[in-house]
Amino acid sequence: MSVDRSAPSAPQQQTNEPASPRLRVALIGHAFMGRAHAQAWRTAPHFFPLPLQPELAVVVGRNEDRARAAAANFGAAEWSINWRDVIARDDIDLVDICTPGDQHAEIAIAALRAGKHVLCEKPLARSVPEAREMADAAAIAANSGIVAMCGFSYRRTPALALAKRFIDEGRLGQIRHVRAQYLQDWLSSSEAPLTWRLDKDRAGSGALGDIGAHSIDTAQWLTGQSIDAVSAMLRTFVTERPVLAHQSGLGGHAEEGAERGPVTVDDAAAFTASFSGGALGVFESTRMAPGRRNANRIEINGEHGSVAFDFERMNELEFYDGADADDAQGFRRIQVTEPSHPYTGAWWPTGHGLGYEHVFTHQVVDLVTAIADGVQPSPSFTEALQVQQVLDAIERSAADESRLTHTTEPALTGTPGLPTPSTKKDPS
Ligand code: SOE
Repeated sequence: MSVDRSAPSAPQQQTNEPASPRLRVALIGHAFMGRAHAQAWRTAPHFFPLPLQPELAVVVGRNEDRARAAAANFGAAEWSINWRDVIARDDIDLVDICTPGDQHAEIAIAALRAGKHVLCEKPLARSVPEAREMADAAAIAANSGIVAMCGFSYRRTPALALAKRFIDEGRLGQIRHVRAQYLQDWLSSSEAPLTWRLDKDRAGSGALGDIGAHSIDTAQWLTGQSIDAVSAMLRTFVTERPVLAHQSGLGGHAEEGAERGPVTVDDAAAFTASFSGGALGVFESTRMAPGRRNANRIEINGEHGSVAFDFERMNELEFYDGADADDAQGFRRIQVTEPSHPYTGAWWPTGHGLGYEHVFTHQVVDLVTAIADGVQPSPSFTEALQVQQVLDAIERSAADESRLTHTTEPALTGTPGLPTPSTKKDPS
């Protein structure tokens, strides 16, 4: 079979005129995640044929000068320092929450009550009660056709979506092992300053919620199994850090000789997990692994085969297929840039890889498509609440000398009031 690998396969927009109804977006928060989301809202309609035309209408921040500058940078017509005013507007359809975790619940619940669709960064909340309130508000809003999604963006990495396809097709057979590590190094130095991600009141937890939550979501989504019980250890290696003078990127700068303040979250988490379908999981999350910049890795072993992925090589998926001839067995490295692979056909000729920002663009594509189709996108707030329950069980286990600890409630999928994502098409 010959495949045209020379050109993108998705139809391209021919004009700048909106071809379909608009979806006006208010972006709340404009730092690292806000920039990633803004880029995605701008780019998605230029590469994917969308049923609604997203328009980044307003950027909201806490400081006038910075909000104005961000709006100008992102190409948004307006800026504001008052999210409540923005949510009250009739001409805003969707609220995209990219603030630190301590504002997620208040903004999301207000937006849902005002009849706006919501995209909220991960982890959904700082605690299970907060996440439950958000999921309840989403369930009520769903009765009026409003959707809410949590930004576990790595699901939209083409190589991971391909791994999901292989697992769903049964090519690995019964899943037995999940081995997930998320390793970063930006907190390795004990002189790295105190940012909001190190403050329990603002972030909820440390490496656990910031990056471990991604691993939990990815593992459950890939396997289709939920985590029932965990045994965990948490560790804070650097208990005091210099007070932040100026934030930039994930970290920032402290003045020479700055006073030190307490780190109130974990630096690292390690846990084993038992999955509902019988799989055994081993997880590790840290922001203190020198040299590992963003090594979001997962390996899954089934009865007949395995997949392995590392975000530092995000365009590749390793696949071992036990059905291969004896003399050809071994892991193969699939370059996930073919037109037949999830999402990639809309981008570049084969072999011309994608980057971090593309997963956010795919997130927008899936969200906008779900809104137009009237289905609840995944991960819903209910699914994100279940991830929060796993995070909570990990913290309880660690506080109790790693005792095997059950997640509090059975896993739920979907949100009442709307069809579930099982009706959603494969994102190829
Ligand atoms: C920081 O560790 C961080 O930015 C996370 O918050 C993101 O979710 C992840 O994508 C990259 O790392």
